[in-house]
Amino acid sequence: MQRLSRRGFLAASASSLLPRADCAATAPAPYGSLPSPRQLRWHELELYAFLHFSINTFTNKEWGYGDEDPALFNPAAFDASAIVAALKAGGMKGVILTCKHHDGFCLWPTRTTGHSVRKSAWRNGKGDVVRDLSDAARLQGLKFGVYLSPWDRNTPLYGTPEYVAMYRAQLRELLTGYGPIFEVWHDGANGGDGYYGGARETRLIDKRAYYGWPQTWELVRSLAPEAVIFSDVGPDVRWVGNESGIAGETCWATYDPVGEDGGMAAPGYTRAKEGETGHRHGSRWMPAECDVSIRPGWFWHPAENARVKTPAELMDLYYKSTGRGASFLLNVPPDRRGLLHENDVASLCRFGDLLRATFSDNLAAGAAAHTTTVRANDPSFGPLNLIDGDHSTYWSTDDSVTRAEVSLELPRPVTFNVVRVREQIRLGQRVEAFALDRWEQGAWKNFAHGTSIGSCRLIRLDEVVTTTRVRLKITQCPACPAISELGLYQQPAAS
Ligand code: FUL
Ligand code: CA
Repeated sequence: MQRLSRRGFLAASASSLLPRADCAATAPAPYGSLPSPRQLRWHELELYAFLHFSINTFTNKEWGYGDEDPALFNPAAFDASAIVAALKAGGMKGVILTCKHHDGFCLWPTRTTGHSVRKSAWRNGKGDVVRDLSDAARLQGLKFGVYLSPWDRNTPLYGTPEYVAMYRAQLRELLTGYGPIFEVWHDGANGGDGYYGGARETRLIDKRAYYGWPQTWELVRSLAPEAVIFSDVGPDVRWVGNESGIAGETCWATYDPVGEDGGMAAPGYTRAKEGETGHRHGSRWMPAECDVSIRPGWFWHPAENARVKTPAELMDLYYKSTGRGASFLLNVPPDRRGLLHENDVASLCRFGDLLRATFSDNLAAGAAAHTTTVRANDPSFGPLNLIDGDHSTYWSTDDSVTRAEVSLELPRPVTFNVVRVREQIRLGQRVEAFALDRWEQGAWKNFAHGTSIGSCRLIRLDEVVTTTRVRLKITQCPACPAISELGLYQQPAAS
């Protein structure tokens, strides 16, 4: 067994993905489909918020028909800073606003339709929810994203080519007028009955052809190159396939969406269940996003004030979304005042406290690391990279070594109930199976195993474990592993 000291590692800590001039070892070749730079940035977020806020907030509906009087929108105490502050306390790194939901009411003073805040009673028609929220988010260090419903039940144009032009014009306004946008969210729910300017009829569209998605995505790329595009079919981030906030226990970041009939897929036309696991050898990097509401509905309803998810339930969802390599998109709907309800805020804050209490301290820090193998015996690929808090450094082996183990020898007995493992995803998703052992009464004892790792794998234990050594075994991997973190954490009890 080889032992590498911390000092030795620090002396050679300039590990990089590129070959170093003074060092013989080159980085492993990437495996399979790879993330783009914008996807890599998105992976760092892991947890962000959804705000469903619209005319529905005032009519007590989930889906407005499109004939609602815009004057009804009047959140007299709307306070974007207070909303964003509560989200930040909940650990959110960004926020995505429903700028227009299916009812067609626009939360910004768009030039594309009269059906907007301009005609509302709020601030005498001079307000702009998108402006206030995007400003507040930026000021408080959260990223801002836009949801723009492709389905519009208000406009008489829906179903014609003119509507597609209108949708793109709305995107243009949102992507050019409100600063950097981190994510553009295209809903898969589209087509059906609606007001449509008074026609009050059913309008079905061909989900694969009507919207001209490739051209729309090109527009988004040209206006907001930094933004990831979300939909049932990506292209950057995929829907996980359910609205319960849960990714598959095995969840691959790679995916090739398939249409309901087995042919071409489109937003609203996929075999949704496949989004939960992705495809092991998918030809595209298209990680999952898990959307779920803190309440039963997406919009605020007075009858649901007592049905807000508890901090313990939110933690559970975090382990089942972020902890499976996906992102956690938590909806917290503002109420009629234009604020988050007290119950939601209380739950969010406690959730944020739990996250901070759990993950601010890697209990493995300061450990010694032992391994059977290090790539070219080069410390810049050594096992101390697992506990340096840096996602870019990683432990790796020679190309021919695809089963390997590493153990951490802790300076003192450590008590934990959460393990976090991360792969260096710039090199693709490599590991297919792993196991975790602890040292107990002079022998290794297995306490967990799993399949996919990817950007983040959290293993939550039913009981706390106290030990002086932990071992990670990579048991199945088609290429040499590249593991960037092995962390031990203790989550306090949640209620
Ligand atoms: C669905 C919509 O129909 C819901 O109203 C909500 O916006 C959810 C996030 O997506 O498809
Ligand atoms: Ca590292």
